[in-house]
Amino acid sequence: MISPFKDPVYVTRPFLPPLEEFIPYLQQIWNSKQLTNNGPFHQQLEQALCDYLGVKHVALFTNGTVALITALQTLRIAGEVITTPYSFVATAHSLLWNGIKPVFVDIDPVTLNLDPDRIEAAITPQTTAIMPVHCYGRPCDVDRIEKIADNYGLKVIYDAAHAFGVKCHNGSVLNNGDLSVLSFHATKVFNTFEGGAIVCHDAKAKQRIDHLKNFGFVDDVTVVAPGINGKMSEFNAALGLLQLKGIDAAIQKRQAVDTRYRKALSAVKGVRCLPPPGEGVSNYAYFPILVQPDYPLSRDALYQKMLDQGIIARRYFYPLISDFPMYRGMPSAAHANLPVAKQVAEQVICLPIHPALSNEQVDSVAGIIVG
Ligand code: T4K
Repeated sequence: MISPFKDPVYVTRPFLPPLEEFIPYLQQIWNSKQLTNNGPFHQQLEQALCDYLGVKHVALFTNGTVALITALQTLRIAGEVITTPYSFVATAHSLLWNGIKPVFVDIDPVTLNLDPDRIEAAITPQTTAIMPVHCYGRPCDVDRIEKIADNYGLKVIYDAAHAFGVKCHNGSVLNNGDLSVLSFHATKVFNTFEGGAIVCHDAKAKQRIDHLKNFGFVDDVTVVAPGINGKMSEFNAALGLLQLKGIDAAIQKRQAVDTRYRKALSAVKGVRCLPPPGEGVSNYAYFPILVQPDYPLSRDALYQKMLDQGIIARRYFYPLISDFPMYRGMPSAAHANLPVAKQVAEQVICLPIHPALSNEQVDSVAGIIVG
């Protein structure tokens, strides 16, 4: 079939400020010749993000994956870490990069986040931490996870790559756990082209993170840890400052898309939308649907039908992380251990959602699903 649109409709498109507004920032960088290493824009963005997100400390990074790897180093995590198989592969990869064994635990069928009822059974004497993901920016059950972590003396590092600006019953979702990690990748609600951050709650942790992301340097002759180069450049930090000015409007536009999809799809038999965000503040990062057996087409047939009409949706998160070759031999990766995640991964399609999506495009995507 011929697409009704000249250009493909992508699952996401980056939100960008007018180019001319970025030029003065570039001019400043050219004038100062400070390109990286904790320059003025880097410092300003860290403070601006603390204010916007309502958190105590933000340490900027070159991307979310290096931030995850560094977060694990910050807390000296080793042994086994409990995590979800239903995420982007970087979550578990950050564990392998630290020589840590991921232990996969199934997800909750409603929230699609790590199921707190199943965490305790996976704890062994080697377990040192839990790494849950606020999948699609929907908050985990942070209270129950905290209780389990406290009972067993475990650390909690949230992969909050999707959760920029999200608030739950107790304020910013990023204030839960020991550390939270954000991604500012091009495909995220808030982007700096590439980028990421660790959110932490005290100055001592912030200092250790700052050392670790700068090779372990404290001053020009003192190295206190085998650090990495995880620093964000002045270019990305300057862009972030400008992006922050438009973030509320961008999230509002996402919300309008979310509302329009919900209305259009509410009566479609065999298609399940996740419940609308409850209390708190959502960022409308993704719009997943679950294509169930009573829908006339299989998930993959619907996905292909969309592709044929120029709608580039994505099956986030299929395959499960635990099905990739470096994980599938692990006992916790067995399908019998992860029945909910397995089923959801086979049913999910993330529909296009971004601030520039027109009503016509949303209606066209929904129209294909309605049939
Ligand atoms: N933890 C979680 C839970 C994550 O979801 C991620 C990243 C991370 C950790 C790691 O954070 P980073 O190290 O990335 O900061 C994308 C992203 O590459 C990845 O950042 C993201 N999660 C994941 C969920 O999605 P792909 O392979 O689907 O991206 P790609 O290039 O196919 O882009 C999707 C669509 O977006 C394209 O069809 C068109 C559009 N697009 C993409 C890019 C890169 C643009 O319009 N412009 C662009 O520049 O992984």
